[in-house]
Amino acid sequence: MNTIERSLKKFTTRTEEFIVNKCTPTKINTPRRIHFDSKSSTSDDDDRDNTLNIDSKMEPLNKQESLYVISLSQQIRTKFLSKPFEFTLMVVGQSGLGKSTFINSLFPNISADETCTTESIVSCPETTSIQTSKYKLIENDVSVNLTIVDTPGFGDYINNSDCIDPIENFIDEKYEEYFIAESSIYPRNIIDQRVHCCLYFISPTGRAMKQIDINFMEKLHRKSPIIPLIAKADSLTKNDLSKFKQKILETMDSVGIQMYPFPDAPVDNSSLDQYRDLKSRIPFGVVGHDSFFEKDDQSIRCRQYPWGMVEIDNLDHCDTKAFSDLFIKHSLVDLISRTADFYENFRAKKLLE
Ligand SMILES: Nc1nc2c(ncn2[C@@H]2O[C@H](COP(=O)(O)OP(=O)(O)OP(=O)(O)O)[C@@H](O)[C@H]2O)c(=O)[nH]1
Ligand SMILES: [Mg+2]
Repeated sequence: MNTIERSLKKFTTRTEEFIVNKCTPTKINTPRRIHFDSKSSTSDDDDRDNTLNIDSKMEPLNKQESLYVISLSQQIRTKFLSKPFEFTLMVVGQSGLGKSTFINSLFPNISADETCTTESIVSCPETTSIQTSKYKLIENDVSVNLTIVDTPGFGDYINNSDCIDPIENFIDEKYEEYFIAESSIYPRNIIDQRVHCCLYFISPTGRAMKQIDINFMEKLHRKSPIIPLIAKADSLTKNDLSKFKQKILETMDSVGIQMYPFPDAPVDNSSLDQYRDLKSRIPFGVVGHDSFFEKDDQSIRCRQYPWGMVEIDNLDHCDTKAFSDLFIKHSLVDLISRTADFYENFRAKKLLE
């Protein structure tokens, strides 16, 4: 059997299983099997009775001929890549946790705040309003229109409960805009500006999660896929960080906050063990870089202290690289489709209003 015959056999077997499992009382018709070359069939001879030509008048395909369905994958790829991907990333958390700095580390060639520098010493002024910046990322034939939504930090007031409102409203407004565009005469030209992921920065207390973080995440996880990040992880020892991670997972579980579940397996051919190793670091303890140093002709991104430095791409120092690999290499498309699920809830409510 050649490869195509083998795949078809597998497909037919699965179809049979499906029919058997899903439809019970009715008479099961023998699944029709495309017959390639009757003379060449050897191991299939036993079940020849079950084998029907798709159309008895049709000439059987020669073994060497291709069905060309294989080209579908290329066609799908070309069609998908003909338009840029739209991706909107929002950063949320208390003030001064390094949100703006971290964005510069995640996408090294862009700056969350136009006044931040990305070349050498990174220093971001306080974010005082919701700032939206747009970037075009192009690599080979893939292009992404990236929108970064940098939000002002909260937690500086005695009552911070209202601080979440502008952030929630922003997410809803984007759903609303999408809803209106979708109901228009030409819905195919919609530019998707919905928030596809919300990075929530948790204060590195090392003890229990702050109530404000719990309250805010409880609200946000219903609106958009959220990924909690432990900010300024360099301020915690290895031991404290690992206990804090455990504590965060327990708290989120007990209050029912659902974070974005990263895909179970890598989408490329990276090793499953390595992928699982990266995932085992959730919730990621991240560090944003503020400078570079030269090592073996390479520029290493780091934070410098009087006692030494934290290399942000070194997995022994922090989880920044683990997060950026999982996020950018494996999750962007999945996040877009998860956002569609959140949007469906919004849309259903809207239609019932
Ligand atoms: N120790 C440590 N300090 C950091 C880290 N990232 C940023 N900082 C410092 O924290 C301060 C605040 O950084 P920003 O990136 O402006 O923080 P932010 O969360 O955007 O602040 P707001 O916009 O005010 O909410 C700056 O002095 C940064 O240098 C980090 O990973 N570790
Ligand atoms: Mg900021």
